[in-house]
Amino acid sequence: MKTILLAPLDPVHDNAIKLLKRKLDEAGYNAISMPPGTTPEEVIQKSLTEKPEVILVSRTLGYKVAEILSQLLDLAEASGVRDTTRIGIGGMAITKEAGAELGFDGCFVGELKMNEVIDFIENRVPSVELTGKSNQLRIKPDITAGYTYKFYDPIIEELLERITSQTLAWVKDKTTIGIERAKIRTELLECEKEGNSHNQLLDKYISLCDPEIQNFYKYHTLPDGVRWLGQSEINRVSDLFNVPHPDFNSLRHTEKKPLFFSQYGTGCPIMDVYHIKVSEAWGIDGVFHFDPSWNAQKEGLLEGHLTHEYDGTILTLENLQFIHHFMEPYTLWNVRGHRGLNTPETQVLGHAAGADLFKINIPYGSTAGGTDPQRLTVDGIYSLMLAAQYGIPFDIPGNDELSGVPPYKTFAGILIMMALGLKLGARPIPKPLLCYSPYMTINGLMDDNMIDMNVAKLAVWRDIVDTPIWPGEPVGFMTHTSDRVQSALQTSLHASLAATMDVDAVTIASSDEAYSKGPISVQARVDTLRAVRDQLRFQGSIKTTLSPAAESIKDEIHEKITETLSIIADRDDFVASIYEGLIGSQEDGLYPGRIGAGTVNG
Ligand code: B12
Repeated sequence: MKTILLAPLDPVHDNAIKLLKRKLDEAGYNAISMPPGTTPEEVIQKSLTEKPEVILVSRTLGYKVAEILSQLLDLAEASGVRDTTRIGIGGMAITKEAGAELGFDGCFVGELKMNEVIDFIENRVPSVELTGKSNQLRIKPDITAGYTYKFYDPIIEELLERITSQTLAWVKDKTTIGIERAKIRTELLECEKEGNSHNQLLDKYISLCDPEIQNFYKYHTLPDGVRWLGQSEINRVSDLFNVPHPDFNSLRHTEKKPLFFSQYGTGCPIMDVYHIKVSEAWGIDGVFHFDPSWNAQKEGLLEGHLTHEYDGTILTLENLQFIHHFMEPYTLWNVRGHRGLNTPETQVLGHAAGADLFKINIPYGSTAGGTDPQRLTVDGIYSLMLAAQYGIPFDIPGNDELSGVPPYKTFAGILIMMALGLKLGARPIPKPLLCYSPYMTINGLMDDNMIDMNVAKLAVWRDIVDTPIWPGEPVGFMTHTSDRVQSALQTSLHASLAATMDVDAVTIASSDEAYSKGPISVQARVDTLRAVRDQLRFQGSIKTTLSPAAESIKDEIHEKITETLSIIADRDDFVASIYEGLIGSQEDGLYPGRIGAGTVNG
């Protein structure tokens, strides 16, 4: 058994030494600790008698640090202790630079990491933490694993069966130029893989695009505000980030879930890489690719490494591949394509670039998302088939609530999407949004507290179907202000509330997301990650139980979901239901989208 001598070279502060002793004893070492106020001479004396393999010293107070520590090392040299014993230093007063300059064999800064200490004692190359949080979830998790999608509510199941049968029958022989482009894109990718010429295919693709996109392919003209990324810009990122990431420091404290996601989409793929790397370093599990709204409103997608001056990063295969290249192997990647005219092609490109998750929501995309309901129903269902074919789960964000729709209507829409996906062999993930929505504000439904409503919105899913749950997108929307502390706090409270309800994943905002006057800043991103980590530390593995008020809200939502689905089933026309506002009316604040109207064939 190796002997480790622990000494606080500090007049009073020895808590770290006591902590180290316990952990080293538990790890099977013979740890001997000395009392506070120990002098360098006493440490060396003790070493001569105990003959430890390693001495670990702690210093907290910030004065006379160099003086006391160099005295210890000088004595260790002079007495011969240094020849047989390695000496490590840690504690609040120590920096990496100071430790190295003084000549310690090991220097430990920041929070105690036992894997580093044990690697030092065993004189081996630092490894990742073998137990504890660093190692958790280093394998890419499948959010849908273990869920059966069994419906507990047979009435809802039966209504969904009626709605989805009608919808799939309606869509059967229909197609759109969005679908045709997705098919051509698939063929183009195949040709490229096999090194075949694809000029004819490309011409066909171009003929199905809007004039602005056609001009890009024909005359290399770029849309307004868009430019090519320079090779030197690309190389600089490669130089910076082509190194292995040292460790994964999860946000979670005790639990294995939820996973935490945030969006990127600064407009510039290079900035995106920076954001992703910072987020990974601060413990994010997954990221979303957000594209610009104009990207979704034009027929056809561009190609190449492109950046532009607006929000959202242009969706091209090259941009996606570039961004993905720098992600850690365990970072989950969602390429969203839930709302525009390029929805099917987005799934094709996302798949080609290595996406782990898609985002498809027809009711949201064809109302708040702006796309015509007929068009998005045809494109969306084709996209669900692609998700099934690729084996990529898709999530269904309930962000229509932000327009004023009550949760039960939004949830009815999500359930229809789920049932459509399941019928087509895909794996859906519903995303009830935890927010202070206009519906709640106007009707005073969250005047007393923000807990009852939010937990009811999560708990109701457990009564309906065995499914993963992923509150998003992001949580806490409409509670955030431009005050970064307030914003990070609200996000962390919402995220942790969701965690106490055993959800599978949570999407969190950066603290300036709601009020950003330009691209989201990296600092603001760290705010929330930091706040969430501490909030999870604070609550550990405690769970929320529903108050009587929450129980009755949950039951009411459940009942009204059934009512809404029953009205839609009786209408016997899913698309008409969206046009007519059955899943969210104009009175609620939802209008049927108009982009791509009249473009469905068949
Ligand atoms: C507890 C405490 C005390 C206790 C100490 C009790 C004890 N037996 O240790 C008491 C109340 C006695 C005390 C007294 C004083 N304290 Co005091 N104290 C603290 C306090 C609140 C917590 C320190 C602590 O125990 N942390 C818990 C341990 C487990 O963690 P840690 O020390 O941060 O170490 C971690 C890592 O650094 C690492 N680590 C540490 N050492 C090592 C070593 C190795 C080898 C490794 C691998 C890792 C490692 O592991 C730990 C866990 O992650 C801090 C403020 C704070 N919040 O940190 C002030 C603080 C350290 N104290 C401070 C001061 C100034 C004093 C006094 C001088 C105040 C005074 N004017 O009287 C007196 C000391 C008087 C004297 N006689 O000299 C200052 C130091 C400022 C500075 N930069 O020098 C601090 C920062 C508070 C402040 N901001 O004023 N203090």
